[in-house]
Amino acid sequence: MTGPEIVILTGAGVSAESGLGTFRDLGGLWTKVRLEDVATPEAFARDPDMVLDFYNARRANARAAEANAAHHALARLQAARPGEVLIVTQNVDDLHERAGALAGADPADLIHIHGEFAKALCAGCDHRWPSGDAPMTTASTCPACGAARVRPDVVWFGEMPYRMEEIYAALGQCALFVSIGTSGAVYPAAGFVAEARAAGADTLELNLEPSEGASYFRESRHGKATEIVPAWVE
Ligand code: BJW
Repeated sequence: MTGPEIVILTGAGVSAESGLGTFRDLGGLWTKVRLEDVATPEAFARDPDMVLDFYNARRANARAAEANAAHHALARLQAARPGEVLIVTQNVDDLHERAGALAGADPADLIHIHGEFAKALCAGCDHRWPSGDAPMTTASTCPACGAARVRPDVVWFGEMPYRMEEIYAALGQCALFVSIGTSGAVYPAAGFVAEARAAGADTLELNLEPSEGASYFRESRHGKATEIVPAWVE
């Protein structure tokens, strides 16, 4: 089977220097808001207005943000080696796409495992569509079934992350697995390094500090993503 030679897992640390907050750092989102109140299907069922407000604000921030040197370096790597460098991002922003479009990377080489702000999802019939710029409200309706159960197309705790079969297939045959800007606290993504290593891949971590899974990596480099990612790519 042929597949990507390099699989790159990215997390909130890659977008931190674009001004988008991380989750678990000091001052991170989950130190300000209880994740049980905003990032579970139960929270949405209990208080959809609060959950939609939380995501509308973050979606607006993400729209105003710009890709940074780390996104651009990864996009250049992908553009130079089409089909060989798969980015699996946990981020729901579109900064990899925007950098990729500038560099000429193939959008097929990017997977959003935790969904994306750019799409809306109907909690009634599972239909997905481009979310556009307007805030989502409890009065927004699904274009397919008409139900007023519109939510952001993001993966909450207890939900199944996207495209897992493709990702495990890629992890099982890649030569190199690189993890960038992620704390390694959330599964199944936190288990990808063990999966790739068991299949014989070399493993590299690029993060501000050693992550929870640091001991699984053969090599770790620490620093800001905008510095250590371009240095690794170039
Ligand atoms: C920088 C930097 C700079 C900063 N430069 N670096 C017990 C054991 C095992 C699992 C479970 C368990 N109990 C429950 C579970 C499952 C649960 C889970 O993992 N819970 C843990 C808390 C234990 N997982 C799930 O429920 C998932 N689904 C699932 O498991 O389904 C079943 C299944 C099993 C097996 C196979 C397949 C399926 C779903 C998880 C959904 C996560 N959703 C969120 C929200 C998305 C929408 C939104 O954005 O609001 O995803 S939570 C949040 O965490 C978000 C992120 O993608 C995710 C990961 O965070 P990330 O990116 O790592 O950010 P941080 O802040 O944690 O780390 C940033 C890092 O960057 C830090 O290390 C910094 O140092 C660094 N940094 N500045 C470089 N400038």
